[in-house]
Amino acid sequence: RSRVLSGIQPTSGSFHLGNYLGAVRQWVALQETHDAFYMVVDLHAITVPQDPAELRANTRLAAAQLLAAGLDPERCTLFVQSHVPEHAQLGWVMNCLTGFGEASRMTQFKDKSAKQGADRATVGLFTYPILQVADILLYQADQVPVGEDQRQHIELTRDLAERFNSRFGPTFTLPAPYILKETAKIYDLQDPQIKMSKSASTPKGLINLLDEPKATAKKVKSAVTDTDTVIRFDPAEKPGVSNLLTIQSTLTGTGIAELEQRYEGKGYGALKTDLAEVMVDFVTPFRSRTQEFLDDPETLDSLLAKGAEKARSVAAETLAVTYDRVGFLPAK
Ligand code: AQP
Repeated sequence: RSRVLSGIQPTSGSFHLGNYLGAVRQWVALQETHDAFYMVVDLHAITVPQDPAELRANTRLAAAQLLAAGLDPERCTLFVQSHVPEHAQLGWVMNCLTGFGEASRMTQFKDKSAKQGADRATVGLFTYPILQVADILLYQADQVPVGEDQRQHIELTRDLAERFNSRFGPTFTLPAPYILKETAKIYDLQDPQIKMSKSASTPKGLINLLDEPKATAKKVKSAVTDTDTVIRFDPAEKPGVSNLLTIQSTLTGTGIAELEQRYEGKGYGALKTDLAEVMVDFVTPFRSRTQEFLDDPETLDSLLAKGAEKARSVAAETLAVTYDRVGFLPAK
């Protein structure tokens, strides 16, 4: 079985629709066909300031949402990143292999640090893609299911794996990004030129899966479209409408062409009303399943502990080989 690995940050509380359609939905499907490792990346979360109690609560909340979305600990390895110390350990080795200029070219850092003010951005935020390299290489992952915004980080992972392999001998698998074209980028409902994102979107443009279903329906109904009335999938000319079609198509399994036909001659109101209903039908059980997992934190924690144990057995092996190749003296 080929192996996949991916992670999600526990920072926003609720996952948003972009996280779900761009990443988590694929994770659920891939656990059936792949040897799948999924983690809540709390080490990445602290690249921006976090309240400790909130971080702890959000880490459980993220795990609960992953289970509610359909991850099954019998079918995949689900764990919390900080429970596996090898991530930070391999991260250091990878830091020492990365050029400063190379790290400076990561566009996510440029975007995020620009928002915070360059002086306030942490060194952790700067090196976060390199920790991500370690996350992936530790598990010798073949594929990494992510949204389009992560493509550059997977490229960096391949570059560093190749560099290590040629300098120290074959050690790491070169991973490929696994990005579904249709849902690679879900756009902000109010500004369909930008990706839906917890930090850049306005509340009206962002669909949080744990919001009140009524509020979600309202956001869908007030989504920005255009002055035309034709429902056609055309991301360049009609980004707002195309985004709504993508969301509806993915959540219902109906092809875009069929949707275009269904709404022929009807206005945007019809599409939005139907999509609002689809969204409500999706988030309502998602919310209650998430709550059920949260209501039993002991079971949740022990499930994560088992996941970490499984993850560690793989990670420790890769780290031991890496340390040996680098020339570290083994501890007796
Ligand atoms: N709009 C999106 N469309 C498709 N995929 C997306 N992802 C995020 N936004 C979209 C994917 O979600 C996964 C988890 O991402 P993360 O935990 O790293 O969160 P993030 O990328 O930091 O999420 P945001 O909302 O985009 O945060 P900010 O605003 O801080 O940048 C990833 O696979 C990501 O590709």
